[in-house]
Amino acid sequence: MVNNTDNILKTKLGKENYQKLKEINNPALNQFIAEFVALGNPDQVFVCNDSPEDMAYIKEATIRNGEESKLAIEGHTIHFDSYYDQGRDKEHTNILVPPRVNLGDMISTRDREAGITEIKEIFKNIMQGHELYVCFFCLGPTNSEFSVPCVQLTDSSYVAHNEFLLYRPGYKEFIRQGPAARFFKFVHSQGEVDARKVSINIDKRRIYIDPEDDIVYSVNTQYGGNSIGLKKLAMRLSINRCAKEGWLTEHMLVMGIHGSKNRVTYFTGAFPSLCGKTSTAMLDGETIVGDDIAFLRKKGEEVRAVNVEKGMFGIIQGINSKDDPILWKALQQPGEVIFSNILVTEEKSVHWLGKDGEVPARGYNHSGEWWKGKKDAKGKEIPCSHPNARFTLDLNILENLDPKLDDPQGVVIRGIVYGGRDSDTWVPVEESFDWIHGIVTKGASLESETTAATLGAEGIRELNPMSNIDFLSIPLGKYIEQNINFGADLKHPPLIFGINYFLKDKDGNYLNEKTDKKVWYKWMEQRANGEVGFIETPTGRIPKYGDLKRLFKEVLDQDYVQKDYDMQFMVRIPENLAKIDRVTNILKQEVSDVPPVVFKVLEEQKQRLNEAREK
Ligand code: SPV
Ligand code: MN
Repeated sequence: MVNNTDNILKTKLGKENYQKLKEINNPALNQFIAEFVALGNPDQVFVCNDSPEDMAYIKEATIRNGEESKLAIEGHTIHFDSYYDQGRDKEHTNILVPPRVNLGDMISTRDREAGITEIKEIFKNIMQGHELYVCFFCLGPTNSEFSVPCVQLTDSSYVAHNEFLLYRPGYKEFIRQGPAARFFKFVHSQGEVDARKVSINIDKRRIYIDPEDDIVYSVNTQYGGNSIGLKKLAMRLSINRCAKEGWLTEHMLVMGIHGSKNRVTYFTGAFPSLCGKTSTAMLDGETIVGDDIAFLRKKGEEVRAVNVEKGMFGIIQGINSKDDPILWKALQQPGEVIFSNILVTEEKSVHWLGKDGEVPARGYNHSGEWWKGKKDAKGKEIPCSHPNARFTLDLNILENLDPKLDDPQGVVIRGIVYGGRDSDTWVPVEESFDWIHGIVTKGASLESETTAATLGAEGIRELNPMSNIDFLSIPLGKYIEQNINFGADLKHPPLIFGINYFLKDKDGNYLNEKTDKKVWYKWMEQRANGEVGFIETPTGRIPKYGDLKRLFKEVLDQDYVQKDYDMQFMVRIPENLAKIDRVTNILKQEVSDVPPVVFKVLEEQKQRLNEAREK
């Protein structure tokens, strides 16, 4: 086997690339690469050792291959995915499970052997005519207890380029960890592409995650959430690893909230896609550690977190100069930014839904040539950009980057926030009574209306515990239990808050301005530091009017009136009771192994609400 591995690598890689690989002492790595080089049969293999020259080679390839093209602003490029490949493909994303393993109805699985057989059939010779890129990355900071080395094989230079921006380089980490490295493996092919360089065999789009072998397969797709293996695909592998080792991988931002006397208090926050996670991480006056995925570990009495990534694959819809000044600037100035699925004009400038200024009359977008009023095959009007169109950038180009991004120790977390798209139930901000109450009634009970980030209908209310339901690789009941256990033995666990940016009145008008969230975060920071009190309600602890009045003045220079407070913070008893019933029913009927304490805590909340109703 070793000989065969070595023969394949020597012949297919050529001397220089073979030598780069040999710097890493890890036979399992060689075997993995050899297997997929033999199977995919690329014309050439390029091993990236993270040197500036190697990275430049791949970045130039994105232009040479036609996967990206240059825009008017220096460093900016545009990439298009197929019109039918614009979001995460939940239907064809499956966890591979051996016989007798049951992950429950909430997680889509496929028989492991059958899945591997099918995917290997699809992969056979799929890279013929293409170059394969072998890249090394590290999830979490390097040289840290959090570090997870990863190897990515892809025939898409665009995928590699995205990963350069999103992840820390990992070649040296592989050398450092040597044969002991417990690394994750990713193999991706965009498959056959057309003249526009978009994947054409969408019906054979498959994303299979094999936790047994720490490997992810992704094929016939280019959309980042399906193809950038390290993102949500790696997340499933690490959730599986966490379950065995007692730490957490969460769909969470990490940010520093700036309090009085230069105090910085770090929070994490979980929100489903398109529910304000990035804009929260980018709140002006605060600092960003990460906007999407966090690892959390306990260190003594503290909870510490790192950003798994170092870049942003953000939704561009709605970004404008007023609401997002820092991102706006980063997207207007020279620097490395990959845009995807937005409108490009003849002058190579760009436009997207919700950008400042007029929508150009014509241009080129994810549908090809585009003009105002253009309709797709189903007669649906095509907007200038897709609602899930994205940009990728390295956080290092942002003015509000927190200095602790790469701290191998992570940051100490004092608060955890859960929020979804909820028009009628939760108040804008509320602290839970304690850790378990928070995990159960805020995290595990998180519901959200579906958005364009996944393929399928929008606006349907779904239970999305910890906003992580799409990414679980262990049964939901176990995952909830793991979250409960994580903080249960700490004397002072982080405070847990529920937050709601989407509350509406009876006529469907939003009850809050986008900027109000600045105040909620300052309030939570002061709660975490014992500087403000609260009012106890049946569902948790809400701010006192006087504290918010003061904060609205300090933070936004606005007069916050009692009437608005009453409207926003009244406890919606029937809605909360209905929610508890919905959540309880799903957890009872569709999920096994839910810890009994979950039902106990929900029942107690119900009783408190019923008592309040009687009063
Ligand atoms: C999200 O949709 O939550 C993202 C992008 O962060 S994706 O990679 O598709 O998950
Ligand atoms: Mn996300």
